[in-house]
Amino acid sequence: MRLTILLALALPPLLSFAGTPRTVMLDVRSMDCAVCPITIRKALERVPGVNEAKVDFDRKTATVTYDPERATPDALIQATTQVGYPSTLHP
Ligand SMILES: [Cu+2]
Repeated sequence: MRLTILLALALPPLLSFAGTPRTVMLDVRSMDCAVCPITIRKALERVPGVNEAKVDFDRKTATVTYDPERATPDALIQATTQVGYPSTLHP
């Protein structure tokens, strides 16, 4: 019994190879009506590696959580730009 516990502790944890999720905020200045955030959110969620996208219409920002091994901030910016909303990294 004790040996089993020691072995369990000594084994390296079985981590998945997905990267630790990262979050970035984008400024999306050109959204101007209530439908814009929906379009932007859908575009961001289509990017492979994106876990979650939240768009704040009042602040004109998008907060995106993504797997840094599958997505990049550039890919996120491209995705919003392609649907008509150029974005920049929030400073
Ligand atoms: Cu709109």
